[in-house]
Amino acid sequence: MKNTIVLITGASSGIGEACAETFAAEGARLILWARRADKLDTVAASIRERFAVDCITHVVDVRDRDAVNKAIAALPPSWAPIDVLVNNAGLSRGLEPIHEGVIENWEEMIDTNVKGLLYVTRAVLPTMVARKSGHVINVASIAGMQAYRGGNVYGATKAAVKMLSENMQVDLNGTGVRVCTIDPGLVETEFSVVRFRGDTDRASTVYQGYQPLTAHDVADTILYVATRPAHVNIQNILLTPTAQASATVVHRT
Ligand code: 8X3
Repeated sequence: MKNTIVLITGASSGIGEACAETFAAEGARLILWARRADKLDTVAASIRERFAVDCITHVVDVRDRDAVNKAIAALPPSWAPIDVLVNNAGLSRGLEPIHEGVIENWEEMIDTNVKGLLYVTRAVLPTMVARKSGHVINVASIAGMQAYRGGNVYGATKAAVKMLSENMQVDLNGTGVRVCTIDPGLVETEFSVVRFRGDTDRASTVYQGYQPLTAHDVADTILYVATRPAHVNIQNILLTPTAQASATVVHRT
């Protein structure tokens, strides 16, 4: 990973922040994107101090196509050849059954998880294809493979990410660019606090009675994917806590 250029979206917390630390520890050069400038600055400052790697930040909401394109176009030449894109920015909102769903929540999830991921990918891929090298790692979810009550639109956005990854794989075949989907199960991050709009009590119950994955567990897996030899393409990894058998079967004590 030394001097490899890695762009991570949603880098100010959770899996994105853990990826930033994990790749920095391997000597990568980081381009970190997030919406929250203060959190992003804190993450970047901490990374520069602890790992002494080059790290640049952009305050970008991936839903904003112009901002995405401008941030990529403005990269200095030495940062333009992105080697690894970690499409991590994403969120869930709400757990209502479909007939009580909140349309604004649906729009936010679709705009971020699907359209935002597409905007970033579309902006980055041409340079990878031109260089016949690059790696796109899309963070999807077990929710995109298996239904659970209230998962509806969130699950559908992650199923879209999964099928988009498979189609990218096909379109990019022969270019040397690799694509992988990571499907985490239950990971304790801000995920549920965001889903429940700040209700930390409700969010914490999601992770009670068993040992959930940490963001670093997922980041380690992403690093493993990114560090295989160029002829090896891991297309998909589903990882869950040992206590989680499926989206709905979790052994709690
Ligand atoms: C996160 C996993 O099961 O909470 O995407 O939806 S789950």
